[in-house]
Amino acid sequence: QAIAVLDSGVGGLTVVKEVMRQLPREKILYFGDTARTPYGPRPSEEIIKFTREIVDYLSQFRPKMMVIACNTATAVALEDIRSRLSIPVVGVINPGARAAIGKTKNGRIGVIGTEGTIKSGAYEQALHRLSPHIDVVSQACPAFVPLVENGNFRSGETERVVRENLLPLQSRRLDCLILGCTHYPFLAETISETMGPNVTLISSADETAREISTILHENNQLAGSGMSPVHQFFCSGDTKKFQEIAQTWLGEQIRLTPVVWQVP
Ligand code: DGN
Repeated sequence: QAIAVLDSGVGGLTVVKEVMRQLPREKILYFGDTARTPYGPRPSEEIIKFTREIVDYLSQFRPKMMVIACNTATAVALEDIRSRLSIPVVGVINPGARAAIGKTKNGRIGVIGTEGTIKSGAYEQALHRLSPHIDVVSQACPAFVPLVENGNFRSGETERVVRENLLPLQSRRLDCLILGCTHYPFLAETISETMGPNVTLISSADETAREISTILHENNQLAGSGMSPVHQFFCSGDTKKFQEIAQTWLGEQIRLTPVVWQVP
């Protein structure tokens, strides 16, 4: 049985890479909804509807776990999906919040994400549940996801957009910045150069993979030894672009199947 992972596009591949590193024997099914990306500016009801559709698609393969590797979908649809499935459902917000609390020294944490994630207040809630006196400074960066979906990771334009969007965070004495969108690790170098050496970037990928491992271990469901698994990728939009980005990021050839949605 596989671990199913979903995102609005290529962002969840940052979680997949970490799962492959920490759990090399696990088979992964990945769905990137590239036909309908970005999810960030969409109303919550629409994001819930799209997430349900992807979950239904992936459920036909009877996975042992569902990973919502998209902060926007985690913020608005995690509880809904949990109530509909009988397998464990893992989101990316609690793991990211936990990692930041473990890292911060001065208690001043920044969060960047899509409009949907920032508007939901999900990170503030998760951080304050873990540590009530933490100062949280949030900033939506809606221009980042289109850059990543276009494979534009390092360019003059990327540097300009990143600098412009992060400007309001630079005088806030943060010591950690949560990359609260799974697309953002693709831009980590530029974000890090902009924020400077005193700010540690937190990606939820690491901690999410650890949580997946803990749950599988507790349920006695870790894959046994044997041959290396063959992962399977699905995407609803431009397959060429997805394949290019996925193979560069993961450093291996992928098996990709296009899925045709009736896109509204
Ligand atoms: N990777 C998604 C997230 O983590 O929020 C991006 C959402 C989007 O499509 N804008």
